[in-house]
Amino acid sequence: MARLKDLAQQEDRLAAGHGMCLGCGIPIILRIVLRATTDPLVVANATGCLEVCTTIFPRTAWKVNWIHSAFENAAATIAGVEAMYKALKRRGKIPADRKIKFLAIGGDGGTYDIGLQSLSGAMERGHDIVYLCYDNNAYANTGGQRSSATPLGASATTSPAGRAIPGKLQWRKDLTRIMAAHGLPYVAQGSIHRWQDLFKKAQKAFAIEGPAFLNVLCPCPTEWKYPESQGVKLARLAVETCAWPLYEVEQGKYRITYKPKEKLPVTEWLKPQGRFRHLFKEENAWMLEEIQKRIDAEWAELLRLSQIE
Ligand SMILES: Cc1ncc(C[n+]2csc(CCOP(=O)(O)OP(=O)(O)O)c2C)c(N)n1
Repeated sequence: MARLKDLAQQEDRLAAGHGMCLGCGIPIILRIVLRATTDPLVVANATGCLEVCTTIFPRTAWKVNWIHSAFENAAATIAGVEAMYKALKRRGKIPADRKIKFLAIGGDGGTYDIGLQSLSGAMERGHDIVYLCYDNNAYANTGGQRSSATPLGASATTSPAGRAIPGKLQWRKDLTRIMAAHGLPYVAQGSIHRWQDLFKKAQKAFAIEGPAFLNVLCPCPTEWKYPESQGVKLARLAVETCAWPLYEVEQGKYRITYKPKEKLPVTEWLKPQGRFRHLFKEENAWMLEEIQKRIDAEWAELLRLSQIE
């Protein structure tokens, strides 16, 4: 088991001094995931908060080879680099025993929506890459527009809660299951508050030969509208309410990696977030019911897939 003391000795591959918001989940995710391999690393980063905040000209917070990719094709970019690495190895230009790892990173807008085609293609072609999605449930960098990862009922700038609508009207896309349906060697869902679980998943993703996909819930104080100190607690509540279950799919086999002792009502996760405030008005009670029902059904389905009664 990884020990925090040992990991703390490892050099940060993303330096301090980036410009991310106070309380943002992204640097926490990266501190955990980037420690999961000590091999040389090439990163392709889709446009979004992470890219914007870590590479403000003329500085960079990255201590690894890093490529800024367009919003829609980080997966294709890293797939191309990995293909070149293999070709150079075949020609003997890179020594056969030299290992390099390839990682693409995108937000939910760049992953669930705009980069989905390139992601699906790169994964289907079987490149030896890891794709990491930090899912903050919104297009955060450009002002908090809704994405297909935004939960039902959340107020976003393009689904504002008011007289016309009670927030976003659609259920979130389940991208982790979509990636699992690609039949990848490794797919997992993680959270910042269970760092050992996330670290282990990232280790597996880097170690496995072939494509791996990691989806990590990323609290965002700016768009979720909560006090900055509450991010890790909100990540925990998302998992304890089963709004964001922790599981992995290894060679097609589902496994829940954390089962709440007592599944909490989803309102525990929703209530502290300003983007769901309107749901607690009497006229929107039906929406809370609908959210709870659907979460219960999805959790039951996950238990079935993992063969847990
Ligand atoms: C094709 C294209 N459309 C729109 C944009 C503008 N744009 C840049 S970043 C961004 C939002 C990114 O959202 P997400 O991927 O969720 O990452 P986050 O900002 O939340 O980190 C948008 C819309 C762009 N750069 N390229």
